[in-house]
Amino acid sequence: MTETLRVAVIGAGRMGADHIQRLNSRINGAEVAAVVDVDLARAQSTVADIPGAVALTDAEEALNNGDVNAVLIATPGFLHEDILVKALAKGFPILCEKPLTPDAASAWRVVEAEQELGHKRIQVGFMRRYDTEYAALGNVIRNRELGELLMLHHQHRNPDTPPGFTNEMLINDSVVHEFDAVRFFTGEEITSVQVRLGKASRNAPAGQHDPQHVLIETESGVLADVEIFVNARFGYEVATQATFEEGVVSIGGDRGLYTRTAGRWGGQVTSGFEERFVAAYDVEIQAWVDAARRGELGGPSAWDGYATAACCEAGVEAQKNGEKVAVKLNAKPALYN
Ligand code: ISE
Repeated sequence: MTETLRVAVIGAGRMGADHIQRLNSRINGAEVAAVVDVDLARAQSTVADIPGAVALTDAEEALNNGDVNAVLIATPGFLHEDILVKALAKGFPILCEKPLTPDAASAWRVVEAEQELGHKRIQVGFMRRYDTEYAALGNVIRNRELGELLMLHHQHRNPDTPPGFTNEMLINDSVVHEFDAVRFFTGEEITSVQVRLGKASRNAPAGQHDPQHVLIETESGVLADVEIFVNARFGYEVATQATFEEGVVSIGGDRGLYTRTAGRWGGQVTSGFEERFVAAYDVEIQAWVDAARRGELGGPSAWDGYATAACCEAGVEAQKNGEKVAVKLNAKPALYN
């Protein structure tokens, strides 16, 4: 094992603050060295209890700080490309929250920049791959324990959305996880995406049609459907049912205590993704740190970020025209094989 990772966290919003806390309290072999946010007061408040960490407003200043040797990017997606390219130039290990970038062309530029470097430095924050049930289902599929996988049925429900969450973000910010999950489960690329807009909830803010039904097809013809419902009110739920030749496997159901009292039975629904995927995020970040300290890079790659960006682009077009839209991908560079 080499030196401790001294991480610059870029973006101290909801996800950034969660990762800062995680790095500071639960992850071994890494420390927060700098926090960057356009809102200096917000950056300062997140480093208040972290000795030796500086609060800044400029990502480049953080990258040039001699005390920094790794980067975790948690800004909105449209800011990722610039920071990624600069962090790659430094040769730092990078954990970039999803999406890699908001569109396929910019994601491809990042892939090209990494290729020029000649080795992988970017891990994309698709944390579901680190969830124990996702990993277990992945093994059932790869080992063909129940024969061939035929279909996947996904439910992705959020209690509500922050202001400014556009109709496109149902695809780019939320269904991007299912694009990655389908690719992870099947080991195949996605060939087409179709989106159907049915009856809308009156709880959806202006400009959002919610829920939506997304139909995904892979190279071998596996069909995956997604109910994306981002104003579901009751809580946060992410679940998948996989249909095989010889059986059905469900993951992501309710967890925790099942209680009967006062004439009622039940448990608690998780309130948000930080809570639902806390263990997955911990494992994901620890795996990134451990690999980086060995001089390696594992997990979802820039190629996965690019391929899912291409799926999102097809998904947003499909939202508009209701057609089955083909996913266009460049040839996969050898670096990612
Ligand atoms: C959010 O950005 C996430 O990544 C969550 O995992 C997802 O459930 C949510 O829909 C997104 O907005």
